[in-house]
Amino acid sequence: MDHKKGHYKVADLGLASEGKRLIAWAESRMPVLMALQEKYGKTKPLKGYRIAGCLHVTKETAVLVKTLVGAGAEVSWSGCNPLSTNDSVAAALAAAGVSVFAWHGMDVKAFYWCIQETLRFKPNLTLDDGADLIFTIHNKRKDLIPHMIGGTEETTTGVHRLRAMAKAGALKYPVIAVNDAETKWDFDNVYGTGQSTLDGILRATSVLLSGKNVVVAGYGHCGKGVALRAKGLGANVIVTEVKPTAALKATLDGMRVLEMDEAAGIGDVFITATGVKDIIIARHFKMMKDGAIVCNTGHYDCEINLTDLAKVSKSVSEMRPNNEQYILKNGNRIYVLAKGRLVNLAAAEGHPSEVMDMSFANQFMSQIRLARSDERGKKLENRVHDIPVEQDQEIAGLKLSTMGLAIDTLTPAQKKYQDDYSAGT
Ligand code: 9W4
Repeated sequence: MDHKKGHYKVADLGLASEGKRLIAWAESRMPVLMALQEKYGKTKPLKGYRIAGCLHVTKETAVLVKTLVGAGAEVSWSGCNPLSTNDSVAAALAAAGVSVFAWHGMDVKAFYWCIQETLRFKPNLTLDDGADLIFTIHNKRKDLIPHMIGGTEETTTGVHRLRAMAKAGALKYPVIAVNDAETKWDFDNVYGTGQSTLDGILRATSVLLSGKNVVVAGYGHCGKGVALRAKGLGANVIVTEVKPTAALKATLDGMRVLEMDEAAGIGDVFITATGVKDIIIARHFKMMKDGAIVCNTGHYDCEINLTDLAKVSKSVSEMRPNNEQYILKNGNRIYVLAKGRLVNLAAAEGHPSEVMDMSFANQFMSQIRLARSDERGKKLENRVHDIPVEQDQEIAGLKLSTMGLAIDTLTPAQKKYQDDYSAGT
């Protein structure tokens, strides 16, 4: 079957009007992307370029897709996780004439079928979250490689794998590491994860956090975001760490630092944000207070050892959506949220649109950079490229101005003073 415009497979096209409303809501919260849409909708720098995208089909992603299309690109899209597609959004995209292949709850076979479908129109640019498109092209569609201008990658894991691929000489087209932009990872991790994690906990429990002992395992960017927000809601925040500098930062930020063995008996709510397995295990569950709530916001779902919990429990039952009650053999009740998976995604809506605004502005600008490299006949080298420092500042500056905030500018004399090494102190 040849590719034709608007070829798609979604769950139910009837959901399109709901999807349109969701997208309109996101648009009203994504001023940077909207400003870029306005600007590049006139000049159409992506005209003649074909972009295959593989990224969570959410209301925010739809705003990115519309921005790419508005700038002249032809686009074909699939989701990058079988559980992350919003069926209404997928329907709205399909109804708007976008080639989209995504539905919620698809199996692994369908997942790869969708990716293959997006490659039918022979893209020359890719936009990835997890690098599945790039891997598929390198392994199954080598015929496309000679036409590829480049790709962009959204996540830490994707960038990590692509760097390994480049090191081995196996990366056959250039990729821009969107993840490494400061306006992406810092804001995603601290403010996005911080708020959405508490949002997930509140949706799944509706507990009062004020006055509670909230234990945050890990004080990396995500843990810090979560700890700050929990503190803001009036919780007594306890942090557990293995890294001395991180523990020291937590202490100086006003958090109480304890070992998990001690925190286990004190906490009312436990949130793991470490990226390491077995943070909460059998002996901790046994020490916990009756009614303790346990959840995870780290990337992998092995931070809370649920096999251990089942072993020390006599029964499990669902209390409310994303909230399971375990009754321990000692009679205590422990509540596990979202089965120990990422609570901010499973029980809430992930990062707020305002945060995705900057991540996706980086994606958009990086696609433009690739298209320009092609126009100028200066294709980037086949390796992983950083986001230029100026792009970060430009996006942060745009965000500030859309928030109505102005900042100072150094005068030439101040700049000279700053760079002057002869003046001494
Ligand atoms: N979503 C996701 C993944 C797994 C998952 C079983 C029912 C990541 C980033 C963005 O991974 C994402 N498992 C679920 S729901 C669910 C959702 N289950 C497990 O029980 C529920 C994902 C990026 N992003 C935002 O954060 C906000 N807008 C975005 O585009 C989206 C989704």
